[in-house]
Amino acid sequence: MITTERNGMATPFGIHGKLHVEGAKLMDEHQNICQLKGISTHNISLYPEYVNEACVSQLTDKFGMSAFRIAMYSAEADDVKGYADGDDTQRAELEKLVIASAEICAKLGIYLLVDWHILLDYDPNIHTDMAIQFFKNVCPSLKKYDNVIYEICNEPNMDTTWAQITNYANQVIPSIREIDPDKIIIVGTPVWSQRVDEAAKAPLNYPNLVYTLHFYADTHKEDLRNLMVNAINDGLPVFVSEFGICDASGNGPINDEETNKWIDLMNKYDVSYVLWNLSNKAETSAILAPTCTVTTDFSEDDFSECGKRVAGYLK
Ligand code: IDC
Repeated sequence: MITTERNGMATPFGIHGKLHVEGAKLMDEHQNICQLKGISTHNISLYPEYVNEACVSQLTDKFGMSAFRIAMYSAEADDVKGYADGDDTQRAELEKLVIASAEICAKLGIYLLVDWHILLDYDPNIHTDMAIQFFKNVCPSLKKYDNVIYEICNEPNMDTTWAQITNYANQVIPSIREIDPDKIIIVGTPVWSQRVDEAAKAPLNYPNLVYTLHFYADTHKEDLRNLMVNAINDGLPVFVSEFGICDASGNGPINDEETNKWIDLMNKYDVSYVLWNLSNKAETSAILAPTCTVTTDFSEDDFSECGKRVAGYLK
């Protein structure tokens, strides 16, 4: 049901199959280390149009993407409501889109990260009930897709502590696992998913978890890289479910030098990584140019400066 061969080649899922975690490593079905590389959508309430098969298929074939992340904002941002503060109609549409994206990724044989994207709702506990409702509604449909990975809180921020994240995770993880018992779950960490050291000191007590580290190369440099390496050396499985090549606003200059340092380091430690973002918004991190008006069949001119670099990152 998940494609293992396309265009005469094994797909990422064909190579790796179902994933699990051992120590600090993401492992595949054949006991080999697995490193996923991919692209994240922007907010799918704002840019649902790119979640179509032809688009994801082109990105997979052109860039060699092995994972796609669907960023579903839990709360309002950019004047658009999220899952938790929107209405039932919007919630139903978002759930449909998430399930459709799993079908698309299954057809292409790539992995899908289903991201409960907290951001302005800085503490995941603000919307625990809605998070549980979301996962309870989609997990029965996603259960059969062994290429799916759940991400339960994009970036806790402000003063949210690891203890508070733990409190949330201890409610949401069991409600997912009750329906879908052993998929990988990605857990966010304090300070916009930077403080993996906090998680390393007190990891959660479930199998098959990985912990989030996010960086934006023009803002987060050597210090954060050291923090990542130390956490890994302490045994923490780290997953970079979002990174940007510009500054933390998602805009500003591209920093190639720092980006390359990050990419080299993530490759050295087999850390999976996913680039922000698939949209044509007029911001540096968008992989499509603002002049791009299509949602599939992109030509070279449709890619932004960031988009032109993607192939190099995902190699
Ligand atoms: C940014 C988008 C931007 C949008 C903003 C608020 O790039 O267009 O206006 O969100 O919705 C993150 C977040 C991610 C941010 C990104 C860049 O996970 O949602 O996207 N970023 O600011 N963490 C660090 C940086």
